[in-house]
Amino acid sequence: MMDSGLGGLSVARVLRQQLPNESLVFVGDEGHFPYGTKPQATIRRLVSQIGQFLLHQDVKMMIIACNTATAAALDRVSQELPIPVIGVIQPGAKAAVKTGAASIGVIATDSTTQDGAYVRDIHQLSPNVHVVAQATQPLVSIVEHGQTGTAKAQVTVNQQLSMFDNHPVQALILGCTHFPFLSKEIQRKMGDKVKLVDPALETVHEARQYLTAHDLLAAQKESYVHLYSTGDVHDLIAGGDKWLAGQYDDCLHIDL
Ligand code: DGN
Repeated sequence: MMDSGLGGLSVARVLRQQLPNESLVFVGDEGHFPYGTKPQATIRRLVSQIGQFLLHQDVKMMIIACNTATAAALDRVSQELPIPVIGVIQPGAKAAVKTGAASIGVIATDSTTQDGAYVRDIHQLSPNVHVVAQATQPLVSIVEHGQTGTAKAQVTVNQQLSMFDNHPVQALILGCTHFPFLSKEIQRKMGDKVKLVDPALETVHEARQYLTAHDLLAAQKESYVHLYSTGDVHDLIAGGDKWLAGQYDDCLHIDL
């Protein structure tokens, strides 16, 4: 599993809850954070390098736990690697359509929003749904700097989501894997009636379906969790302690 930073831990925690027998190798590409403001060609090259690293760790599947990287690189990396590669955007679109909402909001990084992948995928599944997409890049830094749960986090969420005051939606896709860590602040801003959609749940469900269909599920719990950061390991250690409740075996720096 990979992300540009800590956000992918929101997918890792669901994977650990739902598939506890599976080992996990997680790369946070903090040396190149953030992805959301980079050209897609650069993101493709970075994700491709991480794919090769993961392959050398002998993984049986790669999950791109980053919407920005999914939009930019899923097709290329799927072609390059001899293992299945799953992204988070199609599962997120599917989960949102399943809610039955007539109007769906999407918040994501600049890059994912410009790419338009969520709007395309939602309309492919349900052409008449009204979609409101909004780039909320500053929320990524709030999470990456460990500021969730602070007054600053709520103020930033309120500012970034103010567009929905005039464009109400019934469901809101957390279209960046950093955002589930701000779900309390986001729910407070949007109100209780808006259903927040975390793509991680459907993504892990699809991973399970694939592993089951190909008889690849780990049989018993001898699993390990290795975290790797291309940047400062202290940020990933803090993320692992907070979001994985310290349930990892080690956290090392790698240069890619
Ligand atoms: N967590 C990443 C995503 O889901 O898009 C983006 C983080 C970033 O680099 N801005």
